[in-house]
Amino acid sequence: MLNIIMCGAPGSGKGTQSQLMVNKYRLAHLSTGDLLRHEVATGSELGRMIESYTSKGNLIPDELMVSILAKHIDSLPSDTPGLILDGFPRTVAQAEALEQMLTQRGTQTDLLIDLDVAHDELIGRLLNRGKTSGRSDDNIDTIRTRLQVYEQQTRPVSDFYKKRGKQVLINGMGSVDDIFGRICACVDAL
Ligand code: B4P
Repeated sequence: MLNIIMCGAPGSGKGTQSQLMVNKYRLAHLSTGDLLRHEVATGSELGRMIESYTSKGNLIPDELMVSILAKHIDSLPSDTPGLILDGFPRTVAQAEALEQMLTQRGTQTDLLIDLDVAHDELIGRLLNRGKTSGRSDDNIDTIRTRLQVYEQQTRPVSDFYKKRGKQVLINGMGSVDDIFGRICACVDAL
Protein backbone atom coordinates (compact mmCIF):
# COMPACT_ATOMS: atom_id res chain seq x y z
CA MET A 1 0.00 0.00 0.00
CA LEU A 2 1.03 3.61 -0.59
CA ASN A 3 -0.13 5.81 2.29
CA ILE A 4 0.30 9.57 2.05
CA ILE A 5 -0.65 12.25 4.56
CA MET A 6 -1.53 15.73 3.25
CA CYS A 7 -0.68 18.26 5.92
CA GLY A 8 -0.63 22.05 6.07
CA ALA A 9 -2.44 25.04 7.51
CA PRO A 10 -6.14 25.66 6.84
CA GLY A 11 -6.41 26.85 3.25
CA SER A 12 -3.02 25.44 2.24
CA GLY A 13 -4.69 23.36 -0.47
CA LYS A 14 -4.82 19.92 1.14
CA GLY A 15 -8.25 19.16 -0.28
CA THR A 16 -7.46 20.61 -3.71
CA GLN A 17 -4.21 18.66 -4.11
CA SER A 18 -5.62 15.46 -2.54
CA GLN A 19 -8.31 15.32 -5.22
CA LEU A 20 -5.66 15.52 -7.97
CA MET A 21 -3.61 12.80 -6.24
CA VAL A 22 -6.63 10.52 -6.01
CA ASN A 23 -7.25 10.91 -9.75
CA LYS A 24 -3.62 10.22 -10.66
CA TYR A 25 -2.63 7.48 -8.19
CA ARG A 26 -6.07 5.88 -7.65
CA LEU A 27 -5.73 5.98 -3.87
CA ALA A 28 -8.68 6.08 -1.45
CA HIS A 29 -9.35 9.65 -0.27
CA LEU A 30 -10.08 10.07 3.43
CA SER A 31 -10.83 13.73 4.21
CA THR A 32 -11.67 14.18 7.87
CA GLY A 33 -13.07 17.66 7.12
CA ASP A 34 -15.50 16.13 4.58
CA LEU A 35 -16.42 13.27 6.93
CA LEU A 36 -17.23 15.76 9.70
CA ARG A 37 -19.20 18.10 7.40
CA HIS A 38 -21.18 15.09 6.14
CA GLU A 39 -22.11 14.14 9.71
CA VAL A 40 -23.10 17.76 10.49
CA ALA A 41 -25.33 17.82 7.37
CA THR A 42 -27.32 14.80 8.61
CA GLY A 43 -28.50 16.89 11.57
CA SER A 44 -27.66 14.06 14.00
CA GLU A 45 -26.80 14.63 17.65
CA LEU A 46 -23.18 13.69 16.82
CA GLY A 47 -23.26 16.25 13.99
CA ARG A 48 -24.44 19.01 16.35
CA MET A 49 -21.64 18.11 18.75
CA ILE A 50 -19.07 18.22 15.93
CA GLU A 51 -20.31 21.62 14.76
CA SER A 52 -19.94 23.07 18.25
CA TYR A 53 -16.17 22.58 17.76
CA THR A 54 -15.66 23.20 14.03
CA SER A 55 -17.74 26.42 13.85
CA LYS A 56 -15.43 27.96 16.47
CA GLY A 57 -12.30 26.80 14.64
CA ASN A 58 -11.38 24.14 17.21
CA LEU A 59 -10.42 20.54 16.57
CA ILE A 60 -12.86 17.87 17.64
CA PRO A 61 -11.56 15.61 20.46
CA ASP A 62 -8.92 13.07 19.41
CA GLU A 63 -10.76 10.01 20.72
CA LEU A 64 -13.88 10.84 18.70
CA MET A 65 -11.91 11.72 15.54
CA VAL A 66 -9.85 8.51 15.72
CA SER A 67 -12.96 6.35 16.13
CA ILE A 68 -14.68 8.04 13.14
CA LEU A 69 -11.58 7.53 10.97
CA ALA A 70 -11.00 3.91 12.07
CA LYS A 71 -14.56 3.06 11.03
CA HIS A 72 -13.89 4.41 7.54
CA ILE A 73 -10.53 2.65 7.17
CA ASP A 74 -12.22 -0.62 8.20
CA SER A 75 -14.92 -0.18 5.56
CA LEU A 76 -12.42 0.07 2.65
CA PRO A 77 -12.13 -2.90 0.27
CA SER A 78 -9.15 -5.17 1.12
CA ASP A 79 -7.54 -4.52 -2.30
CA THR A 80 -7.35 -0.72 -1.73
CA PRO A 81 -3.96 0.30 -3.18
CA GLY A 82 -3.37 3.00 -0.58
CA LEU A 83 -4.69 6.05 1.23
CA ILE A 84 -4.56 9.81 0.93
CA LEU A 85 -5.15 11.10 4.43
CA ASP A 86 -6.39 14.67 3.94
CA GLY A 87 -6.43 16.64 7.20
CA PHE A 88 -5.61 13.68 9.45
CA PRO A 89 -3.64 13.43 11.71
CA ARG A 90 -3.96 16.95 13.13
CA THR A 91 -2.42 16.22 16.55
CA VAL A 92 0.50 14.06 17.68
CA ALA A 93 -1.98 11.83 19.56
CA GLN A 94 -3.83 11.26 16.26
CA ALA A 95 -0.50 10.47 14.52
CA GLU A 96 0.32 7.86 17.15
CA ALA A 97 -3.18 6.34 16.83
CA LEU A 98 -2.87 6.30 13.02
CA GLU A 99 0.48 4.49 13.05
CA GLN A 100 -0.99 1.92 15.46
CA MET A 101 -4.02 1.44 13.19
CA LEU A 102 -1.85 1.02 10.08
CA THR A 103 0.59 -1.35 11.83
CA GLN A 104 -2.36 -3.55 12.85
CA ARG A 105 -3.20 -3.71 9.13
CA GLY A 106 0.38 -4.58 8.16
CA THR A 107 1.13 -1.20 6.61
CA GLN A 108 2.48 2.25 7.55
CA THR A 109 2.68 5.88 6.45
CA ASP A 110 5.08 6.34 3.53
CA LEU A 111 5.17 10.13 3.33
CA LEU A 112 3.76 13.29 4.91
CA ILE A 113 3.49 16.18 2.45
CA ASP A 114 3.53 19.51 4.27
CA LEU A 115 2.18 22.34 2.10
CA ASP A 116 3.93 25.58 2.98
CA VAL A 117 1.84 28.72 2.27
CA ALA A 118 2.31 32.31 3.48
CA HIS A 119 -0.02 33.50 6.26
CA ASP A 120 -1.67 36.32 4.24
CA GLU A 121 -2.27 34.01 1.30
CA LEU A 122 -4.01 31.47 3.62
CA ILE A 123 -6.36 34.15 4.96
CA GLY A 124 -7.09 35.43 1.44
CA ARG A 125 -7.92 31.94 0.12
CA LEU A 126 -10.22 31.09 3.04
CA LEU A 127 -12.09 34.41 2.93
CA ASN A 128 -12.49 33.92 -0.81
CA ARG A 129 -13.80 30.36 -0.30
CA GLY A 130 -16.18 31.71 2.38
CA LYS A 131 -18.00 33.83 -0.24
CA THR A 132 -19.44 30.67 -1.80
CA SER A 133 -18.77 27.70 0.53
CA GLY A 134 -21.46 28.41 3.11
CA ARG A 135 -19.00 26.95 5.64
CA SER A 136 -19.55 28.20 9.17
CA ASP A 137 -15.76 28.24 9.73
CA ASP A 138 -14.72 30.42 6.76
CA ASN A 139 -15.02 33.81 8.51
CA ILE A 140 -12.19 35.99 9.77
CA ASP A 141 -12.56 35.29 13.52
CA THR A 142 -12.75 31.54 13.07
CA ILE A 143 -9.93 31.58 10.50
CA ARG A 144 -7.65 33.30 13.07
CA THR A 145 -8.47 30.62 15.65
CA ARG A 146 -7.90 27.83 13.10
CA LEU A 147 -4.47 29.23 12.23
CA GLN A 148 -3.52 29.40 15.94
CA VAL A 149 -4.77 25.86 16.53
CA TYR A 150 -2.73 24.74 13.53
CA GLU A 151 0.49 26.28 14.94
CA GLN A 152 -0.05 24.82 18.40
CA GLN A 153 -1.46 21.38 17.64
CA THR A 154 -0.80 20.40 14.02
CA ARG A 155 2.68 21.73 13.22
CA PRO A 156 4.17 19.19 15.70
CA VAL A 157 2.67 16.42 13.53
CA SER A 158 4.92 17.47 10.66
CA ASP A 159 7.93 17.31 13.03
CA PHE A 160 6.78 13.85 14.25
CA TYR A 161 7.18 12.49 10.69
CA LYS A 162 10.29 14.57 9.98
CA LYS A 163 12.06 12.82 12.86
CA ARG A 164 11.14 9.52 11.21
CA GLY A 165 12.54 10.65 7.83
CA LYS A 166 9.06 10.66 6.24
CA GLN A 167 8.27 14.35 5.83
CA VAL A 168 8.69 16.59 2.82
CA LEU A 169 8.03 20.35 2.81
CA ILE A 170 6.49 21.52 -0.47
CA ASN A 171 6.15 25.13 -1.58
CA GLY A 172 2.35 25.55 -1.67
CA MET A 173 2.42 28.98 -3.36
CA GLY A 174 1.69 29.37 -7.06
CA SER A 175 -0.74 27.70 -9.45
CA VAL A 176 -2.56 24.49 -8.50
CA ASP A 177 -0.84 22.68 -11.40
CA ASP A 178 2.66 23.84 -10.45
CA ILE A 179 2.15 22.71 -6.85
CA PHE A 180 0.80 19.36 -8.06
CA GLY A 181 3.92 18.91 -10.21
CA ARG A 182 6.12 19.42 -7.11
CA ILE A 183 4.09 16.86 -5.19
CA CYS A 184 4.20 14.26 -7.97
CA ALA A 185 7.99 14.58 -8.22
CA CYS A 186 8.23 13.54 -4.54
CA VAL A 187 5.65 10.75 -4.77
CA ASP A 188 7.17 9.30 -7.96
CA ALA A 189 10.57 9.18 -6.25
CA LEU A 190 9.25 6.93 -3.44
P1 B4P B 1 -10.63 20.79 6.47
O1 B4P B 1 -11.83 20.46 5.71
O2 B4P B 1 -9.51 19.80 6.48
O3 B4P B 1 -10.23 22.17 5.82
P2 B4P B 1 -9.12 23.20 5.55
O4 B4P B 1 -7.90 22.90 6.38
O5 B4P B 1 -9.82 24.45 5.80
O6 B4P B 1 -8.76 23.30 4.02
P3 B4P B 1 -7.71 22.74 2.94
O7 B4P B 1 -6.27 22.88 3.34
O8 B4P B 1 -8.19 21.38 2.53
O9 B4P B 1 -7.86 23.78 1.76
P4 B4P B 1 -8.52 23.71 0.32
O10 B4P B 1 -7.85 22.76 -0.60
O11 B4P B 1 -10.01 23.58 0.49
O12 B4P B 1 -11.00 21.05 8.05
C1 B4P B 1 -12.14 21.77 8.49
C2 B4P B 1 -12.34 21.65 10.03
O13 B4P B 1 -12.72 20.28 10.41
C3 B4P B 1 -11.10 21.91 10.91
O14 B4P B 1 -10.92 23.30 11.17
C4 B4P B 1 -11.44 21.12 12.21
O15 B4P B 1 -12.32 21.85 13.03
C5 B4P B 1 -12.18 19.89 11.69
N1 B4P B 1 -11.24 18.76 11.51
C6 B4P B 1 -10.83 18.26 10.30
N2 B4P B 1 -9.95 17.24 10.49
C7 B4P B 1 -9.82 17.09 11.83
C8 B4P B 1 -9.03 16.22 12.65
N3 B4P B 1 -8.20 15.32 12.11
N4 B4P B 1 -9.12 16.33 14.00
C9 B4P B 1 -9.94 17.23 14.57
N5 B4P B 1 -10.71 18.10 13.87
C10 B4P B 1 -10.65 18.03 12.50
O16 B4P B 1 -8.16 25.17 -0.21
C11 B4P B 1 -8.71 26.33 0.39
C12 B4P B 1 -9.12 27.32 -0.70
O17 B4P B 1 -7.96 27.75 -1.44
C13 B4P B 1 -10.09 26.76 -1.72
O18 B4P B 1 -11.05 27.72 -2.01
C14 B4P B 1 -9.23 26.46 -2.94
O19 B4P B 1 -9.93 26.59 -4.16
C15 B4P B 1 -8.15 27.55 -2.83
N6 B4P B 1 -6.86 27.14 -3.38
C16 B4P B 1 -6.29 25.91 -3.26
N7 B4P B 1 -5.08 25.90 -3.88
C17 B4P B 1 -4.87 27.17 -4.36
C18 B4P B 1 -3.80 27.81 -5.08
N8 B4P B 1 -2.70 27.15 -5.44
N9 B4P B 1 -3.92 29.12 -5.39
C19 B4P B 1 -5.04 29.81 -5.04
N10 B4P B 1 -6.10 29.27 -4.38
C20 B4P B 1 -6.01 27.95 -4.03
